[in-house]
Amino acid sequence: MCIVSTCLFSFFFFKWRKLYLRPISAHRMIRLPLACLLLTLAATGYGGGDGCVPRDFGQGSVVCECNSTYCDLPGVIKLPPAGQFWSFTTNKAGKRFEKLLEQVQNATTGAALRLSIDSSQKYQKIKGFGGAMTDAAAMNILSLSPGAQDSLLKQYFSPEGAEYSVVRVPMASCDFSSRLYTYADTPGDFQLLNFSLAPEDLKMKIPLLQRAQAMSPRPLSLLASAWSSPAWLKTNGALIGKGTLKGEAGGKEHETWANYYVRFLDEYKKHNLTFWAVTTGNEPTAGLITNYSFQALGFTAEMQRDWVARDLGPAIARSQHAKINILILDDQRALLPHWAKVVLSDIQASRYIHGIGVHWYWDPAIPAEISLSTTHHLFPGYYLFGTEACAGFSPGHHGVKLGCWDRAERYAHDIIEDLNHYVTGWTDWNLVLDLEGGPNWVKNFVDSPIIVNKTSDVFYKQPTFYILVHFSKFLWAESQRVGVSFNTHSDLESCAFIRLDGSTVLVVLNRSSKDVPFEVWDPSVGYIPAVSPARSVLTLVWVTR
Ligand SMILES: *[C@@H]1O[C@H](CO)[C@@H](O)[C@H](O)[C@H]1NC(C)=O
Ligand SMILES: *[C@@H]1O[C@H](CO)[C@@H](O)[C@H](O)[C@H]1NC(C)=O
Ligand SMILES: *[C@@H]1O[C@H](CO)[C@@H](O)[C@H](O)[C@H]1NC(C)=O
Ligand SMILES: *[C@@H]1O[C@H](CO)[C@@H](O)[C@H](O)[C@H]1NC(C)=O
Ligand SMILES: *[C@@H]1O[C@H](CO)[C@@H](O)[C@H](O)[C@H]1NC(C)=O
Ligand SMILES: *[C@@H]1O[C@H](CO)[C@@H](O)[C@H](O)[C@H]1NC(C)=O
Ligand SMILES: CC(=O)N[C@H]1CO[C@H](CO)[C@@H](O)[C@@H]1O
Repeated sequence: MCIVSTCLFSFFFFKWRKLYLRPISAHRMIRLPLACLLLTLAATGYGGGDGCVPRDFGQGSVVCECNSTYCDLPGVIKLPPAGQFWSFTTNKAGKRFEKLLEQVQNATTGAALRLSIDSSQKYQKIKGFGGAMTDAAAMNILSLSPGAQDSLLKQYFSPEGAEYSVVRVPMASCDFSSRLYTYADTPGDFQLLNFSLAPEDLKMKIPLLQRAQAMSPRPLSLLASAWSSPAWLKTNGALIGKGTLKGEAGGKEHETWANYYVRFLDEYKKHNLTFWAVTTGNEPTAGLITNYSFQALGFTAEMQRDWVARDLGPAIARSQHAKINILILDDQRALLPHWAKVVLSDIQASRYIHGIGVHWYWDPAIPAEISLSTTHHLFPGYYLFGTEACAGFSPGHHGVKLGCWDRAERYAHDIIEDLNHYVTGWTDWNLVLDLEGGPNWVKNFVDSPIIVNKTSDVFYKQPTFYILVHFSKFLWAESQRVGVSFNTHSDLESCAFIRLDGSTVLVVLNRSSKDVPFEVWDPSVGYIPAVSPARSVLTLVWVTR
């Protein structure tokens, strides 16, 4: 075991130097003891060369283990030279974002399967990808040593990492908190005189968001969602269970709840954190369910429409945050197009609204064509945006599965499906959870792309982490989806985008156990030879102009 870990270290240190310090000659490469390399590969079953320190927990694939001094990074990606393309592969067999530079061909490769890029077919533009800085995520990050915290934040936010551009920030507590609170728990405080951010904001989330922003190459797009209003504004007098705002739109409870949003934005702004968007509230339909087990505030579509028209819209418009985007729904996409029809058909409400937030939990229940595309075609002026998704939420399959490949495929499938149906971005749920899938005060444990083991000061990057990198690292804001067509039937799932810098990005998912050779035909560059390996996600990048 000792030999193996020494080998592992020398192997990965070597790879790290190769990727990040300077080019290494073939001569120096030979000096890496071959026996050691072979032993490492044999011991771990690891076939990649990207610097992942693999660990197999028997869930189908591996996690990459990181600590305060070592973590593999996706790296800074420079555009390929003209006539060449990058390919990046992550697969069940253990490749993690493995990178290759190859030649574009002038003539067909003869592959039976051809994907043609049609850049004259233009669709939606991307906003971004990211995850949520919940109380649980913040607690988990801060449970690590300072070095490991930095290493973890770099994974998501630095130019060498996933380059996340969106962070969802819960307004006060949700199930992924260790206690129940809002920012205005003094009963009858309609003037919000006692409004104050919580220690969770001031000591954990805000400092972490500032560190994330400082390492991010671009301004982060922060998105705020509230789970429940203060209990004293609600019909049930509690943060959990079935309850709505007391009174009606335009009344003092509704107005106070809108002013609470403005106060939240004011307070975060004092810490240099300005928001791109707010949602009208997390999962409004949860608060319509009897005995709902955690924080929720019920709205029907009609109630949400009237609250936006009479309270939230006007309060934001008169505030210093008038430019902020307002996203409705923030709930299951299966509620579309009904929810959008009710809210956006209203001339008073619709003028304050910019987009529609969707969650993934019931995605298999309703075809994307019906929920997403229909909504887009009915209301093309309002963008669709994924505000929450996570693995490990189904009854019987709750919590963390270290190295689970099926969950990685589900992420890739859902992201591609959303993107092919007008969705402009995808926000993962908790950025980081612990080994149990929490903390969560109601024990609603789920999975996350990064799991910390605080006893050993390490964190594990799940396959889902790399899946997100395949999208987030390339699909920057304003990238525009273009057409892709197949010359023959194929079950490969794919989507293509043209970025502002003139490069084309194609992502391909193969959920079968066969390698699938194919070629890409892009009339502006030529033929790109490729193989979609069994159980893999592949991202191809080339420069079009
Ligand atoms: C971190 O991980 C690397 C690679 O596995 C290992 O060589 C190193 O000893 C670890 N550092 C600590 C502080 O555990
Ligand atoms: C393709 O054609 C161009 C121009 O004719 C030539 O410069 C290039 O080398 C060719 N590339 C390959 C891979 O054959
Ligand atoms: C509310 O704030 C006022 C001062 O603004 C303070 O005197 C009072 O104690 C606070 N009440 C509670 C319950 O925190
Ligand atoms: C906010 O940013 C400005 C300029 O970047 C800086 O001078 C100021 O100290 C920051 N304030 C806080 C509270 O971080
Ligand atoms: C809700 O909870 C109450 C109190 O625990 C219980 O009496 C009631 O049966 C529950 N209702 C439903 C629909 O589960
Ligand atoms: C977490 O770390 C502890 C202490 O090193 C170790 O005993 C335990 O096996 C680790 N758990 C996992 C799931 O890796
Ligand atoms: C489901 C899926 O995407 N798997 C496919 C991988 O590629 C081959 C060839 O297109 C298909 O046969 C699989 O079904």
